[in-house]
Amino acid sequence: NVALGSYSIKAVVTDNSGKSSSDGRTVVVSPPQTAYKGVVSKIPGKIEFENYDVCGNGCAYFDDSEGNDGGASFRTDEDVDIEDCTDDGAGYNLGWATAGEWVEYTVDVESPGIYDLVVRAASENANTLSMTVDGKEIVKPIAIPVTGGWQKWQDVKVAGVNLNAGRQVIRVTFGAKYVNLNYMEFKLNTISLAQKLETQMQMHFSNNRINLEGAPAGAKIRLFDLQGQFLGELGEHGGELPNLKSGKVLMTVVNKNGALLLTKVIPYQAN
Ligand SMILES: [Ca+2]
Ligand SMILES: [Ca+2]
Ligand SMILES: [Ca+2]
Ligand SMILES: [Ca+2]
Repeated sequence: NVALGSYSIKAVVTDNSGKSSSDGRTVVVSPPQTAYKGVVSKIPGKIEFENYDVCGNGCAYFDDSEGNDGGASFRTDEDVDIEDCTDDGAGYNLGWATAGEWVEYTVDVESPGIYDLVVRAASENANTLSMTVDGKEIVKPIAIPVTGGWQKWQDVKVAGVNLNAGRQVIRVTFGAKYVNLNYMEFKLNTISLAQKLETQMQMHFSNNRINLEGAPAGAKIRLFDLQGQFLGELGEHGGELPNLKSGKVLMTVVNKNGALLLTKVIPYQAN
């Protein structure tokens, strides 16, 4: 184990006749990558671009200019270029990016699915952002339009961000020179989720029992009659409702965080 920092390593090779050759390398020993201040961003949720991960240049981000070209007194020991932001809510924004630079964010995705994304951007030239997890695109490259000024902020809306559940690192890579970024906000697209659930969720009725397949982990399924009276609650694998009579019932599927995923009228067959 060596202390964190930058090391020069020199290897010298000598042959039998005494001739030697050497080569040198600089090795940077970084801490393991972690979320800024140890706070892992939850998705759905909002992530400030300036709160990129911790472990330095080449690990949590790639920036090709030493130090902060943006002049903000924020994370001044890093190389990402940050300035004071004049958007609502103030704070900071990223800027001075060049093509190929990237920043990474450790996130915790609470619900898998399709997300709508808002990128809060300001730019005097068009740019493109790509977004990947483990090298795989989670959405098609995002076009950032000209907003008319480096502090003229605009919501750039993006649909179809595909995220799996759990802890992961999102990398944002700049396609061209210069774009200012304030924050990004991920919202679960519940319509696409409901469509997916409708096709993947299967119900089987037997002996007053409803068996469920394909419901999300931790989901609660609540049944109501068509007058809105509560009839009973099932877990993700179903459950028993001995007093339920045959007929149409209203089913709601709520995920483990309480978000309503699906509402559907189903025919129930008691047996
Ligand atoms: Ca990394
Ligand atoms: Ca820099
Ligand atoms: Ca830069
Ligand atoms: Ca910000």
